[in-house]
Amino acid sequence: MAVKEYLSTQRSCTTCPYCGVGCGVTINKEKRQSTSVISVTGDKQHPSNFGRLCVKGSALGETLGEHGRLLRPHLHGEACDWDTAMSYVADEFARNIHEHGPNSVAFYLSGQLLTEDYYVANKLMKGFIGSANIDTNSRLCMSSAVAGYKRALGADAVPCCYEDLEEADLIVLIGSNAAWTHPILFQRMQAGKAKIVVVDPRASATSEMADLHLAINPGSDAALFNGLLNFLAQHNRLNHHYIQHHTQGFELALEAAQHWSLQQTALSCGVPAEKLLAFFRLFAETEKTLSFYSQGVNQSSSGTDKNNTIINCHLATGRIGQIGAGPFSITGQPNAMGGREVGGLANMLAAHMEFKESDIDRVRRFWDAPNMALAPGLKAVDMFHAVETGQIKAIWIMATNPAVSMPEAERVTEALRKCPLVIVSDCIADTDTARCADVLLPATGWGEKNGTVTNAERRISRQRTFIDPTGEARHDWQAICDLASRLGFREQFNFTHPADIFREHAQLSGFENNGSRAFDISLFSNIAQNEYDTLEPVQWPVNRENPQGSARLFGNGKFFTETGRANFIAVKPRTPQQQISPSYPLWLNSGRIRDQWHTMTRTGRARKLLDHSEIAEIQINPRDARKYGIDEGVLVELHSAQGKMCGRAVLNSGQKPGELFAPIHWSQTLAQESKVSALAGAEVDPISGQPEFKQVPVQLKALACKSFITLICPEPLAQNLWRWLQTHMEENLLHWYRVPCQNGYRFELALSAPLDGRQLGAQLLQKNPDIRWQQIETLNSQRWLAYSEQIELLIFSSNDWQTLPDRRSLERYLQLELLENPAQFLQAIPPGERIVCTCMQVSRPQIEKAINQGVNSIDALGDALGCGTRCGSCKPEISQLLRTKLQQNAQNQAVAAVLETEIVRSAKDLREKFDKAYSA
Ligand SMILES: Nc1nc2c(c(=O)[nH]1)N[C@H]1C(S)=C(S)[C@@H](COP(=O)(O)OP(=O)(O)OC[C@H]3O[C@@H](n4cnc5c(=O)[nH]c(N)nc54)[C@H](O)[C@@H]3O)O[C@H]1N2
Ligand SMILES: Nc1nc2c(c(=O)[nH]1)N[C@H]1C(S)=C(S)[C@@H](COP(=O)(O)OP(=O)(O)OC[C@H]3O[C@@H](n4cnc5c(=O)[nH]c(N)nc54)[C@H](O)[C@@H]3O)O[C@H]1N2
Ligand code: SF4
Ligand SMILES: [Mo]
Repeated sequence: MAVKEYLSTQRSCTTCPYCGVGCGVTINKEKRQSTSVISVTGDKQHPSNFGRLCVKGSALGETLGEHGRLLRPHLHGEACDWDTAMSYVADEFARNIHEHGPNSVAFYLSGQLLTEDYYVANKLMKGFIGSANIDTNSRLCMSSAVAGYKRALGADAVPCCYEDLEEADLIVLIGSNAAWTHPILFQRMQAGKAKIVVVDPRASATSEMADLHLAINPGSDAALFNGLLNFLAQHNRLNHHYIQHHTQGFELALEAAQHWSLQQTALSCGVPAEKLLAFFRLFAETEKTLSFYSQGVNQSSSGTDKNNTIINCHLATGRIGQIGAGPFSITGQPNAMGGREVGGLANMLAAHMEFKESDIDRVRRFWDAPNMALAPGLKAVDMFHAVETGQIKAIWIMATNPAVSMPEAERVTEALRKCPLVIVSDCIADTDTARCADVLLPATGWGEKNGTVTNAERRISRQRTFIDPTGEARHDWQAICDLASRLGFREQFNFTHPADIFREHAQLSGFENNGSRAFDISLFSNIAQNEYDTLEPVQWPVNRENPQGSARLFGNGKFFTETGRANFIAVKPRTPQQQISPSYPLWLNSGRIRDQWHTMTRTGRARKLLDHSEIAEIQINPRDARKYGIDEGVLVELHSAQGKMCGRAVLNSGQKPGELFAPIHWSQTLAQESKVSALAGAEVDPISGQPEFKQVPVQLKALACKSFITLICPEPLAQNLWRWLQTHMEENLLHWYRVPCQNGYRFELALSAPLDGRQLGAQLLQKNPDIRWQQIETLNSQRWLAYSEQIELLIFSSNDWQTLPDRRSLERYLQLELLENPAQFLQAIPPGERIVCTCMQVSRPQIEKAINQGVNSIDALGDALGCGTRCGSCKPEISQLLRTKLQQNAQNQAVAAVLETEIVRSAKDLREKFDKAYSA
């Protein structure tokens, strides 16, 4: 890895490329022997994280390096140079536009691009190609939040900031598992003084640490917040002055909410009326209330309405734009907000402008654009349907993996396979989407890129270069400008540095703005390159009136609607579009796990991030498990009307009966049929176009596995194994997954009939004549070692996967020298242990043992074992273990009764309650 000179001695500051928290990261370069090693730490000065990083951010250093990277452009599977690839792309784009019109081509982009990449792509498509067929994975993520804000506030502008998390007295997390998905913000909430209420159908790491958890029925959020609005009105808790002077449409919204009595709401949400009342009272009484909401609200066919029912309650109480109060939609991706600023979605123009005549004209004049798009383009789901029908003939996919993440993922994959021209820009060589590409373009990755991102609180931060590009990788904005230039628009895309693009973006934000558009960073209209390079994190708007940026918006009660008043929206709650039925009797919910990022192309490279969970785990209530004959740990299969997915059953009483949860992270490159989005349907919100990922009706059954095989092999042999897997898919192979480890891979196979592991090994190694074998039989399993000068293959086979040894520790053997007696490799292997604390490598049995020995708080466990002392992401799980163990250990019924009725805030609090109950 070539490290830039300026880093040779010191540190550099950049931004984490994962979630929307946007943590500042300090890069440290150390010389170890002759090589330089990069380590990352939290940037103490960055106002998002003040030095903290979560487990994913902490492991960023391990995701760097050449391994697995896409190093060169490819055309129809053959490596080629950039010129060859780009002239093919340009010719085909030009031909299609000429023969079939501009709407025959499309860009599908991502909230993980930098603002500068995004800006030029949007400019090229909407101003020069003349189509608005440019959409992004933010459609799957933020589009209902955007639509909700625009309807209510007249602008896509987040009113709140992170400081509010510390200032609030009540935080309501709705459809957010922030403890895992925005970990540093969750830590900031916990450091604050607010009571925490979680609204989520299932128990999560977040609800574990909450004061109150409302486990509502799937998709019933709009009923809940209509009920709240009605309660506020009935109990005289409205801010009449605010409603009268700063809003409109209140009467209709209230009329729609009046049907939602406490009893009716409790019934619809499936929550006891007392619990609901407790929440309503808290909300009514607490002035500094912050609502913090995410995908449990957005990913719904009525997501925009749900957003508005939440915003309604804030408008009705005047709690918006105030310190510690407001409706805070939290962005998921590092630059989802930047994408919104440049108009990266098909239904908006650049710099918060719309497809209305005056805006189109303004942007046309500013860009000097010859072919302005005059109408919105296709939103993601429609875009891929147009690829399927052949209406779109060329699509450029950049920094997203739609073959995994789109609803009806298999249908999307098929559509891409059939599409005449699919261009994929990625930094990783093998992804599900890259497998469908005609042209593959290597993109620079984190550490190589240079530009800006905007986090969830509107804060613009710099991502800075600290290593040279890998292979022939180029910046995404360069690839787009190259296409623009080849299409004849060299002059308007003649950017030589991201600062040039940022400057133009800033100019457009201020162009004929005069306070009419929320997004305004006109203070940077003439920013010099060195000022750009040293730009400090700042929250927009940043203009002459707000030169230091703006923490909060709308504090003055003025909004960006035509009248300047905020809109109440009358909402009639709708249930999910697909409903459970005798064929598909269970609700499938999906989302994120703690240690992985999306389709794992990057986090999957840091081995330790797979310790927490290495296979897609399906969370099932024990009652459902009994009903469907499923034991803990068995492989199961889910079917929906759209598709199929496999995973391992985890029995979890925090999951309500009738509801399952599956992670979104696994793809075909890592595991067979483990893509949860293959199950999701194409039902979308009518306003935002966001798909209904969170409520999918499915059926569940166990896979009839008769035999299990683990194979651990160095990299070259893994290729043979791949080939074997491809040809045996159809036979008795029920499921496989692989774990990338140091120097090789571990494969886990499940089969419908016993398979002789030794025979499989011999087949794989047949080209290697010098192989010697060692074998051990135990009661339930066979173990083989194939070796020559080194270990070539380790095989473990059993008819009961629980008896397989700890495979994680076995991976280390690939790095060891051969022993005098190689059979020793096969003996005395401890059983598998789940790692709870990834940073400090502390396992669940270790923690349980310590609890049994009397260690009784998260802090004390940290002192004893180190768990939870680094990034802190595992604390909710430690708390849960503590609670379960302490509950198990409790003899006293009275104590159990206290636990039933009282809210437990933390393990310490729990202990205190225990002590009180015991002494009573
Ligand atoms: N570790 C990790 N963190 C991430 C990411 C990642 O991949 N990994 N991705 C980032 C991205 S892009 C995003 S968008 C965010 C997403 O962040 P979150 O929205 O917090 O994450 P999810 O796990 O998708 O879903 C949140 C919760 O919604 C709940 N939910 C499901 N249905 C309903 C419902 O009907 N009502 C309510 N109230 N809740 C419901 C789920 O049970 C789940 O616990 O995370 C970001 N952070
Ligand atoms: N069932 C279900 N499906 C979901 C969700 C859900 O909750 N449930 N959530 C949805 C949401 S909120 C989201 S955000 C999506 C996320 O889904 P995707 O966006 O499809 O997932 P990623 O793995 O983040 O894909 C990013 C790709 O870009 C590559 N990449 C990274 N950096 C760069 C770069 O700088 N340039 C280029 N050119 N490539 C780069 C990565 O290697 C990776 O292949 O999934 C959605 N799908
Ligand atoms: S919370 Fe974690 S993933 Fe999100 S930006 Fe911070 S370090 Fe990165
Ligand atoms: Mo997202």
